[in-house]
Amino acid sequence: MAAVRAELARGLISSPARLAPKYFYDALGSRLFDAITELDEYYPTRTEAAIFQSHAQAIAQLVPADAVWFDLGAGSCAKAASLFDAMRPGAYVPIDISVDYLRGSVIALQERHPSLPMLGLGLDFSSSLALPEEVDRWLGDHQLRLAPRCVFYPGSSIGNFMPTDALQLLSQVHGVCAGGADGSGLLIGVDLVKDTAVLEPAYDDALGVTAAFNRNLLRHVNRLLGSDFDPSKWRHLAFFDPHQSRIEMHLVAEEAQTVNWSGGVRHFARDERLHTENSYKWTVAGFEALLREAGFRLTRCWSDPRDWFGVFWAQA
Ligand code: AVJ
Repeated sequence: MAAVRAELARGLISSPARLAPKYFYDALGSRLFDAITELDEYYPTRTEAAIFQSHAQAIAQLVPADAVWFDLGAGSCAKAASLFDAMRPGAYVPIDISVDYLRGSVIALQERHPSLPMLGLGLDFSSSLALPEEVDRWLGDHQLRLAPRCVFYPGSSIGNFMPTDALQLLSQVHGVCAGGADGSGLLIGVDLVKDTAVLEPAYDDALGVTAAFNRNLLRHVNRLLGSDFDPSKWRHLAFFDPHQSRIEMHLVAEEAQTVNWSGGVRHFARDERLHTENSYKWTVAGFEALLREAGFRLTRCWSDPRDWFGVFWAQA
């Protein structure tokens, strides 16, 4: 797509060069991310799952039953599906940038939940969450226009957004929730600030899976843009910046090199960086303030015994 190529080229010719983290997730990148979630060092996925497990009853008391669930970045739909028994959704609307992958997930899930209405949407909500008109029509067809809504955004994907962009996205999410019945809200997982000695290995693991995940971005960009990145000439760099409260991931040029694509070229000096990801870490108080600024009136947070990860319910 021309817009994708334009966005990629714009980032590459910027100084410092940057690529958006949403491009990590081609077929191999999604598998590498799944592998990351199994690493000892990468605590967020299993910590969040444990919070949902231990607090399922308390969460289910706030999330209205029969709500229409909007699952942002649904992928395999596995996280939402694991909550269906406890949360009793009335309909399921998974949204993901990768339509092809989502289609397969929805078909498989529909077989296990034949009477739950489902509508899969291929949508890149990273710059704006505008639901297509199709959604309103579909909700109407199923008598769900006035049903309560639950926007589900697990996994601390919100961490990829700078605070100002996170506020904008959460304000749009608030708009989606406010379109439903009273009691509608957002159920979101957020990684919390903690010791650098815990944070950094989570993004620079001993097996080098995260390094492969980071470098794989170049293979994906080569296919999308027709560029000629040589992944073997780039090394993985990840560190926590406590002032901005974020993990930064970069690729560092091992030697001077020129990258070409149709209509563009970028020279990289040796040791020059290509910024590939920010992963912001929030405090409970900081994230609750953000939710209120986005328009949510009531917030609740559940966390693990070490306070490493937070699951927030924010009522519109
Ligand atoms: C999917 C954005 C939550 O920031 O922890 C994992 C992505 N990057 N290891 C994160 C990621 C490197 C992940 N999120």
